[in-house]
Amino acid sequence: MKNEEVIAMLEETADLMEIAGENPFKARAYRKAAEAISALREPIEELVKAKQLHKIEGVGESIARDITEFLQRGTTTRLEQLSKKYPPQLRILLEIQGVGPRTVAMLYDRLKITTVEQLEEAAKSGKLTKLPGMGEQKVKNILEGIQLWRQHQGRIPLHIALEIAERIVTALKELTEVEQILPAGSLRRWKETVGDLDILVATRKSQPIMDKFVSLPEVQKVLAHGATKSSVLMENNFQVDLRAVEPESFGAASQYFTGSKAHNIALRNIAIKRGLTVNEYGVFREETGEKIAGETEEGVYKAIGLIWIPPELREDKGELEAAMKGALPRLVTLEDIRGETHSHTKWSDGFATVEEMAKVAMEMGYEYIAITDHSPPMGWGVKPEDYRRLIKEIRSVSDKLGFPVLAGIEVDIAPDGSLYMEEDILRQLDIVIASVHSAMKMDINSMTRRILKAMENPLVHIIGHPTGRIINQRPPYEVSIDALIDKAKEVGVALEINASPERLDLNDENARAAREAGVLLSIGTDSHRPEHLAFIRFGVAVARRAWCEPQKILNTLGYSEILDWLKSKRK
Ligand code: DGT
Ligand code: CA
Ligand code: CA
Ligand code: ZN
Repeated sequence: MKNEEVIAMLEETADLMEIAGENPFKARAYRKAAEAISALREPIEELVKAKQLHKIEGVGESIARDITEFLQRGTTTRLEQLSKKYPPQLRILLEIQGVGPRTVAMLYDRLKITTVEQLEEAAKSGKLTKLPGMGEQKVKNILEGIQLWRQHQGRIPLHIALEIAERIVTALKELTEVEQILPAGSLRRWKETVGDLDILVATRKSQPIMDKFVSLPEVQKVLAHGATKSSVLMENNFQVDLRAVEPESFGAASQYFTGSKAHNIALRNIAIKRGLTVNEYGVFREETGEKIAGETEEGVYKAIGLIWIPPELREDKGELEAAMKGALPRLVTLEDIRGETHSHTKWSDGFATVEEMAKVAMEMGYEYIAITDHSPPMGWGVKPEDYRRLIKEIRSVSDKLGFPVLAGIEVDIAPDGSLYMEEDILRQLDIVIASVHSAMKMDINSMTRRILKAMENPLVHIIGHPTGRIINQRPPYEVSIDALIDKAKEVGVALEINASPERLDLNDENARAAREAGVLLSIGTDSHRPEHLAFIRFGVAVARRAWCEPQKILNTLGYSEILDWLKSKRK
């Protein structure tokens, strides 16, 4: 199946078109086609053969011609022509926050810059500031962007790693030799980004499992292929390690390879004090070498005198002390979540209707969903006169389905802290999320003041994605989280854990600080399509990494309870 290659070709074409300064609509068409193909289940080759390419949304005549040519010769005339103007390796510069296609073209035209290193050098030596439109602030932003880019090199977002892991697990489970299988490492701890995947299998016969693993279709390169350990590279050089252990050691291996390293080291130190050694094979008495645990993880922790610790807590941040006292929190679970608090529809920049979103929420067993479309000034924000109609539609869908649909909004916080929506409308709404989407480059004091002012507005229930970061793409805006937490506590506003896997905002650390201060957190998926409602699991994972019990989470409340809470703010 060549779908991935075709998608990469379309994206490369779009990037190079933008760098070359061609009509932006053309590049956008290529990106849309790439997105549509990524949703295809069947091989694109078959659609070409059956002359069905035009049935894919967004694939017009010229894109269809490119796809056909690409499948025949591995490249396209269009790409070849674009590459003559600007070398394709320039695209790497687009990954740096603050560097757009026009800048890339200028960097190449004026300074022949093609790599991140050359860009950094030019920025530091002052060469960049001599270019048109390159102020000192912009150069500073580029240097920050490079730093961020370096930090994330090679680490991929959790949701993508999870998809890869799920595919591998499904494929390997087909083998009868596999007795148990577990994706361990940072993935099992639900860390927001994953460096590499560490998968474990329990088996008595490992060779066939290793053989199948290294020949999976997604494997780009085999780094090692042994009887009990293999390593491969998938797309984007993402490494996956597979280890096979005897069932008697599966618990110890699960514990060891789940980590974190800091947790393991601290655990080993506790074991040593008790005359025990612990490794990936089991727990042993120091003196006699007798094995006293290893088959299950519970057994491993118990042998060392601890209760089992949920993987999300295993960061050596107090969980071992708590486990020794038997005093771990009862962490919130997916099943505790009783409704959705943050979702968008076609009225703003979503892709489904109010009814379609509500129906999926119903199917998920929720008791309610809040529709919270955007306000102006975003181009796609719903204008006040239309918002009145949206509220009517929400009420009528709710009646028709017999399912509570809360009328809400994600209203923009203006630079001065006021809200971009008429007060009269905000009053009619059941739930108001206030978020920053524009003018993010404020200094820390102004930004903090801006958000605090919104929190003081008695119409606001929740602050959406409080730091504005996008994982691997955009750093948080400058804001004092401590001040937001103090204010949230004071005025009883909830802070959001935005569960969209590209945001996860608040992150685990900030969410933990909020929890410790007694601030209520709302887990919202920020869904723009019905499928996005399933992102809730990523938000729950952040809450768990933040040590949250169910009562710390707003939407573990049932319908009438959350309604009471929302109304209580309006007195
Ligand atoms: P990653 O891959 O960077 O996202 O993070 P992890 O936690 O998956 O780290 P990785 O893949 O290097 O190692 C997997 C687990 O193996 C790690 O979480 C704990 C364990 N481990 C690795 N190196 C050591 C070590 O030197 N000592 C101990 N005690 N455990 C280790
Ligand atoms: Ca790992
Ligand atoms: Ca690893
Ligand atoms: Zn938002």
